[in-house]
Amino acid sequence: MASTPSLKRSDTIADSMPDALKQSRYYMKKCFARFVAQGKRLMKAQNIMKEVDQSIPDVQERSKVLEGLLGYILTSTQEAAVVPPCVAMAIRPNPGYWEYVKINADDLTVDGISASDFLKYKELIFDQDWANDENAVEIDFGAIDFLSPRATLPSSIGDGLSFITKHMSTGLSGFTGNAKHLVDYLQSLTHRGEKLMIDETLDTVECLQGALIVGESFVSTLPKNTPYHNFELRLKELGFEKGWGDTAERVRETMKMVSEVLQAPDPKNLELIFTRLPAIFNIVIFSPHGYFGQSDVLGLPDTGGQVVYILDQVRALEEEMLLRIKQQGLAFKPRIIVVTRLIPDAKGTKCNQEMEPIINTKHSHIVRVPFRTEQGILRQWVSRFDIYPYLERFSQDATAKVLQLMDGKPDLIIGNYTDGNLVASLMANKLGITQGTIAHALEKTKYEDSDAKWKELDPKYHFSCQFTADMISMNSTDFIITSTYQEIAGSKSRPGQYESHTVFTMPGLCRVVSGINVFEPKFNIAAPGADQTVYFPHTEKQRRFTTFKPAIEDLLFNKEDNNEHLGYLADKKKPIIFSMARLDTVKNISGLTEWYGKNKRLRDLVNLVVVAGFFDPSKSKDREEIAEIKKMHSLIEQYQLKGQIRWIAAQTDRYRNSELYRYIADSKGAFVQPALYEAFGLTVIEAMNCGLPTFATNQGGPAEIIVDGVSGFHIDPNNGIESSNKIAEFFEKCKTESDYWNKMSAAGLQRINECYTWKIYANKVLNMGATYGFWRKMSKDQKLAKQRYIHMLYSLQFRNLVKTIQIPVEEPLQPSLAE
Ligand code: UDP
Ligand code: LCN
Repeated sequence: MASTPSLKRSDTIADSMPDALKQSRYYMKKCFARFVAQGKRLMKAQNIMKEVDQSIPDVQERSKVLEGLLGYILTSTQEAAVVPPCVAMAIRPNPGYWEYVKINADDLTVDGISASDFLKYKELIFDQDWANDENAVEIDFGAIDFLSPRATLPSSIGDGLSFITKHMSTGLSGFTGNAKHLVDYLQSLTHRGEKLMIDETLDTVECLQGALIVGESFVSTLPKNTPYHNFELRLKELGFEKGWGDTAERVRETMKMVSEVLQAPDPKNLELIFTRLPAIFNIVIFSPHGYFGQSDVLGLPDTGGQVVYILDQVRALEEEMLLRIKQQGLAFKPRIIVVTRLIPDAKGTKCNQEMEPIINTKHSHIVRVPFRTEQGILRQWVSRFDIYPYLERFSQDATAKVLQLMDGKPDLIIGNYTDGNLVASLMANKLGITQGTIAHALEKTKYEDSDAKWKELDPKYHFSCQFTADMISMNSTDFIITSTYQEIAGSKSRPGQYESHTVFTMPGLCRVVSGINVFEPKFNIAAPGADQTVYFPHTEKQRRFTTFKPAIEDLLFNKEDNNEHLGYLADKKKPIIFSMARLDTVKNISGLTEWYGKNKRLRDLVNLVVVAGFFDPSKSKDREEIAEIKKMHSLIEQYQLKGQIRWIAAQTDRYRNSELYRYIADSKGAFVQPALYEAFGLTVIEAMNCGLPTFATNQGGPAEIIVDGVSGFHIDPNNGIESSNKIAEFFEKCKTESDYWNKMSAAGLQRINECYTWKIYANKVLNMGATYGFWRKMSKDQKLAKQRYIHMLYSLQFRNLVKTIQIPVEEPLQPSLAE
């Protein structure tokens, strides 16, 4: 879209739209008449533009009308609630910025309206009585939290840590009373009752400043590498405890930083201090829904990237904590506990074991706590959509278990996904501990109109519980870790996953006029990586796990169908396009199969291999998986794919999987991730790490991971013809340009090494833990006010919603099987 010449910064859309409409009055009258002609309805961006096209059939005329401000407004409109003669529009000129206007289709008058009024128009389409109820429940976190600082630039979204550090440094400036916050914080640092950094005597800014001058000049006289214990006693006499550093040089640097901040706080020094302070030794990570394990679980329903992410995250965090503890001059052991549910009917996995050390760590464990109800312990797996009735009790049991195992409170609690984030919020709030959350995937954006149509979807998905729980934990947490910018605030054209929780309505339940603000400095982007000891380039021959070669060749080429593979590849010489995912509808593996089936050009060029789910629908309990299995079988039949497709059942060994990616890279093939929507997409970075050129969905995280045409390719999951042709063109180009494949492979790897590694991640997250731990102390009054509001939402709304979910007595009756 062209620039916006006539929208000045100070103008609102409601101010400037009347003139813009006037300039194209004839066409706009036609256009708005079309909008209202079908009566009440909710229009999405694509419907709006389609109607515009039809109202102005002449292409030149249309582009003239759309050239200026009007085009900008119309293309920025995400949604329009049509209630004739009015059209209420939700316009998003920039990520995070929304305006609402109401246009009368008869005379084209424009009025600016509030978010609440826009939602009421929307509700009129779904539930008129609710829309007209003056006392309908409105949730407004903006009204309770108006004192906290907010960024204003869309480009600052997701960089909360640096924003908050700047803000804190202003808060510590001026009057020495302000800097006392830092002294109090240093006073609060302890480990198992042992004081760190400073003792009780250094309890004022002046005392600490004085001691630091003496301390710093004393350590400056020592050789730089002098170990801490050689001069510990002298520092103790001055009031200093352990934690400043392991050598004289490091202690001196830390003392200098603290002195400078006490004298005149600056964000740079403050940021550095939080990378050094001994604040985090014990971390609890929640991921209740299962199966959560280290082997034989991947690919099972609900068990995918989140598990891979957490296990890699634990390894990276432990390694970084060990390094930091050493540099702090301490000899403590860090401890990370991943708490998940214990599933007695573990179906051959280790999910019925109470405790399991985490492989490749020294001090980290998985701890499993069962779901308990009045009927006793729940034995079977339950879908993540049905999990809410167990969470409150689980959080209490888990808290008791953690306190016992850690012999005290943890320093940081991290939640994962809706269930883990809610449990983390309950525990963090109870114990007064710093909390971080990770969504992995917010379900709200995955299903169209999942908020407005919640009543229809609730029996299957219980979105009323899920969206309420998400809102509770988003607001309750001290910081939010996201994998990409798009997860928070989307792109220029599409709202982010968090952003979609800002203003929404669930008619009959609640109208959310401010659910979350994406400009809050709690948002931080810290992208995960892939374990580079497992996923490394196919060219690194000496590192390859060659023992898997025969098994992989059997997996790909053995001609007999069995319960591990189905279909065969008649021409083994062709390159392979490969995909691997759980068999969820949203992963669109069946979509890829259909694109391939329909595209003769692509079929002539390459074979298709997919790893997904399994083949017998009667063995699945997951409704989406059952439908997808059936669809895969029928597509293979319909397009006569046998001879060109290999469908492999879910694979659970990541070492072997990594060799599979590399084997496909050896065939000069490609990885394709065709999801209808993907929050992040670990398979994308695994494939790129192995050197496979990658085609991935433009809907969600992969659009940010890959720079289209540079480090891989974007494909549109809603346009199979275009996407499959794009893949075919790549392979055609590889035939004519001998180095093209290698060039794309290398560019993918470069992108990974620059932006997607666990080392970068662990550093950022530990910095967040320490910094937000301090920030919550500085802003405790605001935090308390918000917590009271959240508590009310939890007890009055969430608890009631949970009661609508049935607790299975024996094996749960799956809705899909009951239908
Ligand atoms: N995975 C696997 N076997 C399968 C399917 C997936 O090992 O049959 C792994 C895959 O390698 C990746 C994770 O599961 O590590 C999937 O993560 P992703 O982020 O792509 O999707 P999610 O399942 O979390 O939605
Ligand atoms: C959940 C998803 O759906 C994926 O997109 C992510 O990669 C995964 O979690 C890890 O965060």
